[in-house]
Amino acid sequence: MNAKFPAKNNPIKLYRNPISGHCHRVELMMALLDLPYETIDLDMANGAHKAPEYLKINPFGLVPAIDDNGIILADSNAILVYLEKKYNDGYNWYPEDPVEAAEVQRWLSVAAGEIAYGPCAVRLVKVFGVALDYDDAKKKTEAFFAILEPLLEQRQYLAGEAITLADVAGYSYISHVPEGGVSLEPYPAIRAWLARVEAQPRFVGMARSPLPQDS
Ligand SMILES: N[C@@H](CCC(=O)N[C@@H](CS)C(=O)NCC(=O)O)C(=O)O
Repeated sequence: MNAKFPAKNNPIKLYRNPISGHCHRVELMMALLDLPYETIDLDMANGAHKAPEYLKINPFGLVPAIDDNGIILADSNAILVYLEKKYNDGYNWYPEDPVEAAEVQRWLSVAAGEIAYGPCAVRLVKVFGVALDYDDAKKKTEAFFAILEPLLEQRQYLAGEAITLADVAGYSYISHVPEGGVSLEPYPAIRAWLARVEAQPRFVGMARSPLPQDS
């Protein structure tokens, strides 16, 4: 095991909601890197993420955040970069090559953009009852999948032929999009990519939420 890894009795703390895709992408990265971690589920229905103790951890009042033995970080994609830089297991999750690194970064931006406004947003409406424009989010999801499907017919992973941080950032909300009322049935290349991510050693999934009745 990598000598820099936190000791098993000093695991990285992940502050999360167990059915948040933003939180799941962090957990997935820690699992893939075989890091010791513990999850701390915030009672978000009762505002635990806006309580003064948590705002000291993330002043934005959002999950996820981590506490890695005193190093406190928030924002899922920032945490992915930190974990990879600090605990790289010898595999190139975030390549050094400028073009390859830019391609991965592009997908981290897509995770915070197209994925947040599409697959994440439909699920926010259907699973969490958030008052967003569902039809708009569904249109954005389908427009995004219309780009993603042919791309994944051409390559194995989002940023090329090898798994990277791009796939870790993209996986959670896309795999759970049926919970937002969007079927993955018409997208065989996307489903094959999800299966490739799920086949990784130490892959860990996110708890499934019920499918909406009207989808
Ligand atoms: N840019 C942030 C977004 C995180 C985010 O939106 N978290 C949601 C849960 S999925 C949250 O904490 N929502 C609570 C709120 O909006 O008050 C990240 O990538 O970590």
